[in-house]
Amino acid sequence: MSKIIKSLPFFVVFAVLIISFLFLPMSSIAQEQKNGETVTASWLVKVAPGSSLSGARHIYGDWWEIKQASFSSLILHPNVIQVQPNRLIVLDDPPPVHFEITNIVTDTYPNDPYYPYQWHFPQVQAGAVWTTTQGISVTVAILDTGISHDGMDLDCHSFVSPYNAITDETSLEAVTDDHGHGTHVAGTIAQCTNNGIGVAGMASKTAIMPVKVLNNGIGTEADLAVGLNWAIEHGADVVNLSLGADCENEEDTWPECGVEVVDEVIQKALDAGIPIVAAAGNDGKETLVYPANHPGVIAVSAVNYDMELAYYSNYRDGITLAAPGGDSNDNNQDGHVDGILQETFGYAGWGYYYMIGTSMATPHVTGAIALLQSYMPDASSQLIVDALKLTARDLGEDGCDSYYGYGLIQVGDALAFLRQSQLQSEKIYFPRVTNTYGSTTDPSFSSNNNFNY
Ligand SMILES: [Ca+2]
Ligand SMILES: [Ca+2]
Ligand SMILES: [Ca+2]
Repeated sequence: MSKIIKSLPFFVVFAVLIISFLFLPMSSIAQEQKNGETVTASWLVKVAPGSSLSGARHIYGDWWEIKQASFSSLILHPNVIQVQPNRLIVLDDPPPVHFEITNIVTDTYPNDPYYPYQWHFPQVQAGAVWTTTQGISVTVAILDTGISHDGMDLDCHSFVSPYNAITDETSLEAVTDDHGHGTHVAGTIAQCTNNGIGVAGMASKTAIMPVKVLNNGIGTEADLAVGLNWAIEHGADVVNLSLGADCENEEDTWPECGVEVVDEVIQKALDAGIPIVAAAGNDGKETLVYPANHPGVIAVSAVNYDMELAYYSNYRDGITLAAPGGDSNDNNQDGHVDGILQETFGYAGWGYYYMIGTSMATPHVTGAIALLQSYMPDASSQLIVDALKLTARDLGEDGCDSYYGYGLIQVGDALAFLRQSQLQSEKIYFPRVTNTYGSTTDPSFSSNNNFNY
């Protein structure tokens, strides 16, 4: 996206606006809202330090959001330094599939009856670590459609610092999910586990911070910036973004395909050591949505049951890690689509649904980070993320690649890596964790090793 700089001659701006209006069919207003489209007459405005903008909402730093305003009037405003369009973020995950219960198994650990249908947890070694860590004392912010807890399975949770970034309300009611997406994502991160009900989650003892930035699956980058800043200010240890804005052109990347106000808040999170995990997007193309394309953000692609890139998953240089997002085949032959199973509401009311998408892959990585943060609270986020990268299961071409990044996360191996680094640090000796794929001082840390618990 090209930036619109104040220094553009006024007559050029005026001419562009006139031409835009001439060619804007009125019917387009009623058309379906597309991901990455700019919001009509809504702008992100940077003002001179210390000044403000009447009628505008403060977003972050020197940035304000103003609606129902014309570009030409803003650019002439004496306090205004820069004006950028405010893009739409629209969810585009494939439709959910209701889980029709067939065979119930209850004599397993965990005892959640539908856990055997969650093939995606063994694929990332999740169950292997639950006797060691369940994410206690970690807060995960989930910026999404909100979270509802009218179902039976998410009942064990108390939510912390709920916030609706669109309406600036702070009650649990204000973060009610009106879509089903956020509740499903929350389940993958922290569903109540071994409670004899429904399904399991990656890090069941983490605290969930619900931050609603999407209304009916649609929000803006302004809402994302406000929500992210809230999460940072209110004690989030890790942030899940199962969302993103499409770039104007497929080949665009950061920083062109980004906005400065969100970049500034992302930098604030990185400075505070808070990892941000974001979905690569579901276009099935060589492109990354924003903010997954930001170099400081952990970008997640999706694999299916066979550990191949899912048909819908975006890919490109910049993918950090892969995680299960599933697809609608039944390659594990359990009589159900190979989706990610969680409790939420949908076309069949409250129940358990398979959903597929990079939105579903992302919370596996976020949950893994929460598990590791809980296991080693003093570890830097750099060490935690390195543990996941260096122990990931290499897929596709050798080493880090643009489809799977460092590979499919293996949280059991990552935990063993941290344990080993802890033992070595007690001997005042750190493993040389480098960015070179799989290269560590200890040969036992090569990828694809199976560690025992
Ligand atoms: Ca459960
Ligand atoms: Ca299946
Ligand atoms: Ca690879």
